[in-house]
Amino acid sequence: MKLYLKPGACSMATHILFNELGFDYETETVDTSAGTTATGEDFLKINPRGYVPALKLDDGQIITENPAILEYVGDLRPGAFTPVHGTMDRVRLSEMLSFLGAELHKAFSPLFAGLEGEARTEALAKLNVQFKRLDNILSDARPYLLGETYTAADMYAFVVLGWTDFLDISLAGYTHIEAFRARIAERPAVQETLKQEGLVA
Ligand SMILES: N[C@@H](CCC(=O)N[C@@H](CS)C(=O)NCC(=O)O)C(=O)O
Repeated sequence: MKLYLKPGACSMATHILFNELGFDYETETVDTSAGTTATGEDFLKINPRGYVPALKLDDGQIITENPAILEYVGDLRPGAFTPVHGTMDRVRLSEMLSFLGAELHKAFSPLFAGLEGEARTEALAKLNVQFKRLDNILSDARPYLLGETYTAADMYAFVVLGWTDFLDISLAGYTHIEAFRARIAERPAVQETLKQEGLVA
């Protein structure tokens, strides 16, 4: 399988998942502005929407969209980082992946466009609504988003929250989020992924 990624982008959630599972995989970086991959492939032929992540299976089929890719890869070892289908825990995972993708992740998007002044203040206010929601979820003495069990949703949240460093956005006061980030960052598979993407030495 090959994961098309950009260092530090949301594609890193699946990269972490591969390392947590200890599976063999390949990666290829994408220049989304140019629409080409590192080996010169036309990325729009891989994902016509032009963004990472995309996962190419060994039979050539492509999967796109973070929740779908995370669930597919996680289910290659059912129950390890994706609760098994047909359980309420699995419903909670889907619920969380939808929240992370549609609400938290998307609230960052305007800030990547380099907003300034009032527009940036408004975008930050909307982002802080999502931080508050996430902090509330974690405030119930839960180490991870679904409770006691570390799942693919935590990997996705960790990556998205990491963008606060890049964008110079403070998480001060969100004590549960800060503790959560530190907890995930300690994991060897996470550190390995950060190294592989060139984000830490
Ligand atoms: N709905 C998509 C969103 C993917 C997305 O926002 N990808 C970003 C990186 S996190 C991207 O490739 N943006 C284009 C760019 O950075 O040029 C998904 O869940 O996979």
